[in-house]
Amino acid sequence: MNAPVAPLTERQAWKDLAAHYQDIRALHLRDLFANDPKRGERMTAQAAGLYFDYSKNRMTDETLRLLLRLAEESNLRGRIDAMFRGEKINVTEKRAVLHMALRAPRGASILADGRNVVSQVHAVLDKMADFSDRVRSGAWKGHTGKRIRNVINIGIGGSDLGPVMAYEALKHYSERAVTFRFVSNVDGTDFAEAVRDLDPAESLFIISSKTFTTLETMTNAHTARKWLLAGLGGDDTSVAKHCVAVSTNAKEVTKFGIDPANMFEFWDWVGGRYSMDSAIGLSTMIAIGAEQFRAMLDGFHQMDEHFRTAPFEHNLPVLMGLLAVWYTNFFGAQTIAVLPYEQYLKRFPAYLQQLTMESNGKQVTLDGSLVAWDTGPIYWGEPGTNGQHSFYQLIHQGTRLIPCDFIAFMQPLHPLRRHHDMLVANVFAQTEALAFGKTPEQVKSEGTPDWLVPHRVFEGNRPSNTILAERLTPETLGKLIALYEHSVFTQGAIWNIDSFDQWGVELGKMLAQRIIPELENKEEPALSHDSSTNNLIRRYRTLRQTT
Ligand code: G6Q
Repeated sequence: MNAPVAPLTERQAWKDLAAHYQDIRALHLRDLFANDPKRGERMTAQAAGLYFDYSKNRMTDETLRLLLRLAEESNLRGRIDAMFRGEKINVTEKRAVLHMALRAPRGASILADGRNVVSQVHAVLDKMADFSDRVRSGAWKGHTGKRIRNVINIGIGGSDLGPVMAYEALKHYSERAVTFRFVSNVDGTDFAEAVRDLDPAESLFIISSKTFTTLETMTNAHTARKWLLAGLGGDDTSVAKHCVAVSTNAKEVTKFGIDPANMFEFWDWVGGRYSMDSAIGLSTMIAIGAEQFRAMLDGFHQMDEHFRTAPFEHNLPVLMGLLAVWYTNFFGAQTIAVLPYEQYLKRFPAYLQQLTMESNGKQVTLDGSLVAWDTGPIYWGEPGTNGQHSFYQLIHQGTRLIPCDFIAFMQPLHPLRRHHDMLVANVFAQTEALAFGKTPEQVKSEGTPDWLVPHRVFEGNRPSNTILAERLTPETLGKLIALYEHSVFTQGAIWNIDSFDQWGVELGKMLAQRIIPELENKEEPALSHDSSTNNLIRRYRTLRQTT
């Protein structure tokens, strides 16, 4: 799969990019646009109905040529093919990475360990569709015969962020007669607030956990069972009508007391943060219905096919990923802001934080040697226009370079046309202001007193991508997510890291398991942590016992 490639900093294209950066770092977007009147039309790409304008980036045609050469020298092509072939490119966990199979059309063939997984995927999708139809129609009844009016997903990380984001993003298409809640945190407040106004007889819990051993999820699942039993008269059999599971671990699901017939399966070749389109999306399917869920999968698939087949110079995820590398490694940018101008996408940046940072927050290469270059940037963001009245100040006039992704839609989902025109005007205005700024001369010519001029100057030359789509639909959402998934893949391939493991979350989990009994034991525990941790534990124990 991975034809040996030279360490990143020894690749010729990398060296050429380093030299090229020195040539162009002082170039201003004002000049780049002035010298090339067609730049804003030329530096664009389109795929699967998404329009990608990357002209407001600090780059020239030569930059693009060198970045594309870097992709070649990094064997990006080989890495993409290896992923789609089902090779175990998640090397540290020895797993294939095949989330693309989750959205492959019925009848397609994608192999994992020599078995075509697409038929399994569709068998689970059919089972999900049947179940969600029954919940939506009221045919699935609770223990007392009442229909289900509340669906509560219990899960965390990849088993939560996708479902929450998708529910919010697609609320417009959702069944409003059903209330959806999401419980993730082990903080009891999360559970307590989620169920405080719900009737157990009308509530269905979806316990979503790939491993079915995650501390937070299992704790919340047991609390949910108690809450159900308390509300349904204490009959153990009542739980079966109110709990279903999404997992890869049938044994643990059965042990918990859920009928395996009510378990929706997925597989170890689906990473948690790549699982919202697997059975982990059961809450999404109940919300929007099976047909719309399949439309979302189709959107994902269109972007997968584009990524797999389009030449790199027209390939949206490749271009986006290479630009992230350009800013991270040559301009020293630490973060990338994602700014969706669509209120329904309010959880999209949070979702992307896991996708991007858990994937590419790595410090060693595939063979375990320390990287000598920066890897995953920090992704963050908020929906527009709210951010404009908050942190945009720093993006416009601060000392840091923050490349931004602006996301906007041509059609609103509500017939408030004037709102939408204003919303989109703000997208265009922001990218324009960031790129071109305002010179001291312009500020002065407006009659600004000299002392105020420096405060009102906008340096400009602040880069952004603009992503436009026709309308936020399930299909568009699928395309957008896949766009970012494959951009993350592109970045990881250049940096030569494993974008699909997450060992960094392990240590804290392990230490917490050790500390829990130290907080709960009746006997004073013998503590052998550092003096700070020992002291904090003692302090907690004192107050815990006196309150
Ligand atoms: C995602 C991570 C992580 C995972 C959660 C929940 O890629 O692996 O966020 O999704 O830790 O894990 P379970 O689904 O096994 O409960």
